[in-house]
Amino acid sequence: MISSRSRKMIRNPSSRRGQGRRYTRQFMRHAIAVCLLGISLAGADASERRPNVVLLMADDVGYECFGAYGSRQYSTPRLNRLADGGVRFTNCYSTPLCTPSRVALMTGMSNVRNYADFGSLLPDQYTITELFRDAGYATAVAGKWQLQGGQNAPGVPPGDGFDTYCLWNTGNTEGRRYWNPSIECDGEILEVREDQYGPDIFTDFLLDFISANRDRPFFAYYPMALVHSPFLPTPHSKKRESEDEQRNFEDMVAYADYIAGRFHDALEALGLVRSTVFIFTSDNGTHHRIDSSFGGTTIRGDKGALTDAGTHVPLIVSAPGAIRGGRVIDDLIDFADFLPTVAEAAGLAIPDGVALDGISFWDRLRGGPGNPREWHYTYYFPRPFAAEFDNPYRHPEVAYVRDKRYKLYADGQLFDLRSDPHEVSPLPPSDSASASARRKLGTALATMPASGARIPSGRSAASKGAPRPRWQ
Ligand SMILES: [Ca+2]
Repeated sequence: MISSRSRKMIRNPSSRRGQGRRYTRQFMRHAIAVCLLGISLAGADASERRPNVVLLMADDVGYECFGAYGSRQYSTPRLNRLADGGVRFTNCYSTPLCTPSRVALMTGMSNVRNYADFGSLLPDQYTITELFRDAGYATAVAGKWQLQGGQNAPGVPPGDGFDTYCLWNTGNTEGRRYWNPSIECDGEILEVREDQYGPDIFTDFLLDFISANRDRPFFAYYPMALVHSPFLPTPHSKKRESEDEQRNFEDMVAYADYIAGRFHDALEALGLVRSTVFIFTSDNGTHHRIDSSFGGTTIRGDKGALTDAGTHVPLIVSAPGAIRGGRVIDDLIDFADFLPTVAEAAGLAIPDGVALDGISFWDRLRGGPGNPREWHYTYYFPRPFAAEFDNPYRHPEVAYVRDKRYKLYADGQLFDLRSDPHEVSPLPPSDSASASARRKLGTALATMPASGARIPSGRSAASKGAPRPRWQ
């Protein structure tokens, strides 16, 4: 069973239930029933064409680092403008770490059902890539992959399912991500110069893809390399030799903003702004060496932890042909929600037999009543085969359910996030003010599996010599 947020490990493999629902790619290709739902982008230039989707996901940066959310420390003018003309969500929560968030985004499912190991996405999962590919979209991915297979589990090859890819962190490209980067594009390792900057290469690649596919619907997925450590100067940094991590990090956030602006400019030049759904988010909170002034206080990044500072991320959606801008929505948003949301935006049906945890928020974007979440669930066990769990990136198995105010862990600890955002003092079970929240969240928690999916060790050659799982 899922134990607690403590460092204690409790494991009972026989208690598994409700584990991953697996579907082969072959089955999905035959079973997929793509249908238009009659949703077209509103506006004078609306046409029969389905909308494009551009999804940017920054790496390791919380909501506190963006002007649109109130930061005055960071310079993010382009994202501010996109938020002004679009919709800004104030309660979007990722998992605390890279791979778990990527798996949830790609599959529309909670990690409790299909998370295998760090660096891995199981090849038999239905993915957002297949959604678009099987609907005839042109598809591309650039940036950071990290889904090719972990120590103990097989994963999908670089860019699998996409028409074209340009990626770092593919197994063949474990070198640098920024200057003089190690990058693989469609099976070829790029030859780069020392003065070439990885984020520029990824951005140019996707903008070329968009331009080449301007006349057909496309899905461009950009899991960005920025703004993860190492914290290095960018091409726009005044001091190109700076070793000031905090300063460099601020420059990196500004550069991620500049990249978002490049996408908007390119779409505008191609006349595609109104026919494109543009999404910007981040895969987890800010690194713990970074401090950010926010709302009269200082937020220290808490990547890898389950706190708000590890999981509260920005979410900005701009789609001027379809949604009215200038709005702020405080709905709870889960990373499993992206797949059904873009599917509905594009008028694509989820194939029969695919059961998602995600809930589309497209109707909410359109101004409708939608189906806002009553609660958000997170399962976190990033390195299940690790030999020890004494740091945030090798963490014990934990699950929680939260609403906008309270968070209930599987071990029964309940926190009032409004008064205790750092989760220092669990509320006593006798606390009457939180009794209804405890009941509501407890009921929600009971709807999820009691334990995560277990991917047996030894499934891949790479697992030889790996430490035995603790639960065996
Ligand atoms: Ca990350």
